[in-house]
Amino acid sequence: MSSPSSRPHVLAVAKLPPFLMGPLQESFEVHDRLHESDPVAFAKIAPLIRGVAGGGESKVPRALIEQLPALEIISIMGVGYDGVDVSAALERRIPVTHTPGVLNDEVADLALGLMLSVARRIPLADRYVRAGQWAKEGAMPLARKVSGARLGIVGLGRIGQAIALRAEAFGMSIAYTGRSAKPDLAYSFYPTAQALAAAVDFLVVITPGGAGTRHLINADVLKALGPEGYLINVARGSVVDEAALVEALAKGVIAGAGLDVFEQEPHPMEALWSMDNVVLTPHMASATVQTRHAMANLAVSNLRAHFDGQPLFTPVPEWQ
Ligand code: NAP
Ligand code: 8YV
Repeated sequence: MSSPSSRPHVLAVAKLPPFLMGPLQESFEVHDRLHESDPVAFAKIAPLIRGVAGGGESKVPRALIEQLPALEIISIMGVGYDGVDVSAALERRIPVTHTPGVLNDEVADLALGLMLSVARRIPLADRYVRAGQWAKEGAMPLARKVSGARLGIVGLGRIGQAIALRAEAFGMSIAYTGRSAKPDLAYSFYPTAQALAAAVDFLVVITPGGAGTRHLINADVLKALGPEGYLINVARGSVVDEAALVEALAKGVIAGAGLDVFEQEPHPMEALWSMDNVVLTPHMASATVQTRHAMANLAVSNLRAHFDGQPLFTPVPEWQ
C-alpha cells in the first residue's frame, strides 16, 4: 500500500456502506462528508481532493465541483446519477461513472414484488392476521389478479427490460413508452405515458430522474390509468407528481400504488402513510447484500482504474 500522503484524496459525499468505505480507504485518503461536518477543515483540504465518491441519491452540485480545483473523477455507486451536475463536470473534462447493469435483476424483482404486494394486498393481509381480524371478521375482501394483466413500462431500458422478462412469465401483455420505439423488441410502443396508461392495468415507472422526466407522471396520466389501474414507481420520486398521486389515490382516480421512491426522501408525503391501497418501501430496490456489493466493487474499480491510468469501466453515456 502506498503512504497516506501520496494517496489520492477522495471526498465521500454520502454515508457510504462499509463494503465501499473499506476498499476506498485501502487505496485513498477518504474525507467522509467533511464538506458538511466541518466546512473550515474542508476548505483547507478541498484543493487536494481529486475524486468524489457517492451513491445514487447523492448531490454533487456545480457549487461543490467549483470548490474542488483538482477534481478528476466522480464515481457514483448507483445507476442513477441525477444528483450530479454532469454539465459542470464535463465542462472541466471530469468523468462521471455509475454502476449500470449489476442491479437490473434486483430492481426488477422489487417492481414485481410491489405489483404483487399492492394488488394482492400482502402487507394489509399480514396486518389483518396479526391484528386477529381473520378470526373475528373472516376472509379479507377479494384482491386483483396480476397474472395475465396488461403491463405498461415507462422507460424500457436495462431495468425496464428485466421487468418485462419477469412479466412475460406472469403471462402479462407488455407495452411501453420512452423517447424512442425499440423495433427489436416485440412489445407495443406508445408515444406518450398518457396513451400507455390508458391501455394498461399496471404502469411501472423506471426512467432516470432529472429535469427531462420531472412529473412525467402527472394528474392526466393517472386519470388515464383509471380506477382499476395501479402505479408502481421504482425510478425516482421526481418522475411522479406526488401531490397529484395522493389526490388520485384518495379520490379513487386510480386503484393503488407501489412506491419505492419519493419526491422528498426520506419523507414520503404523510397522506400516503395511512392509505391501505398503497405499499411503501424506503428506496431499497437494489438493497441486497449481493447487489450492493457488486455496485460497490464497480464504483471502487472505476476510481482505481482512473488513478491507475486505465480505461474507466462504466462512465455515464454523456462522457462516452
Ligand atoms: P437505462 O437503461 O438508461 O433506461 C432508462 C430508460 O428510460 C430508457 O429506456 C429511456 O428511453 C427512458 N427514458 C429516458 N428519458 C426519458 C424521457 N424523458 N421520457 C421517457 N422515457 C425516458 O437505465 P436503467 O439502468 O434501466 O435505470 C433506470 C433508472 O432507474 C435509473 O436512472 C434510476 O433513476 C432508477 N433506479 C432506481 C433504483 C431504486 O433503488 N429504486 C435502483 C436502480 C435504478 P430510450 O430507450 O428511448 O432512451
Ligand atoms: C441506490 C439507486 O439507492 O442505482 C440507483 O440509481 O437509486 C439505488 O440503487 C443507490 O444508488 C445506493 O447508493
